[in-house]
Amino acid sequence: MRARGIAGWARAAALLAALLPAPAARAADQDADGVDDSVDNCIDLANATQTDTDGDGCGNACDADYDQSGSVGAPDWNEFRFCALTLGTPPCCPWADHEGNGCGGDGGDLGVFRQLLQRRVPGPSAVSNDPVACP
Ligand SMILES: [Ca+2]
Ligand SMILES: [Ca+2]
Ligand SMILES: [Ca+2]
Ligand SMILES: [Ca+2]
Repeated sequence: MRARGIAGWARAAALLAALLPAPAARAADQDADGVDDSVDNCIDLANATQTDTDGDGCGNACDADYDQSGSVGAPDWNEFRFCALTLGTPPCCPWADHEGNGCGGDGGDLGVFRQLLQRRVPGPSAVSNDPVACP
């Protein structure tokens, strides 16, 4: 009787497991910006808006490669400086709006630019559509 009871519980548990939906796989979102890593255009930098001014698949938050060379370097710095020095106060170059306040080339963007310069390569992005500009 007791063995039959245990078997009954085992059957009931198996039936319950079959009827309940599997727990949803928890979406990976390592930068916690609400955008799943599998579709995030800056996987490790928070950018909820996913703004990508140049349309290469790397979001502005992780893309300071303004000349689309595949790396962030002196030519990109020169473009940033041109923007910051010649386009008024506040300077507003959409492609250089890294922190997403709607104005590119400002002080906040300069801070992000320095970090992106150290990384050298734009991205990483899960949705790159240009293997050179967004490797
Ligand atoms: Ca992101
Ligand atoms: Ca981009
Ligand atoms: Ca570049
Ligand atoms: Ca900005």
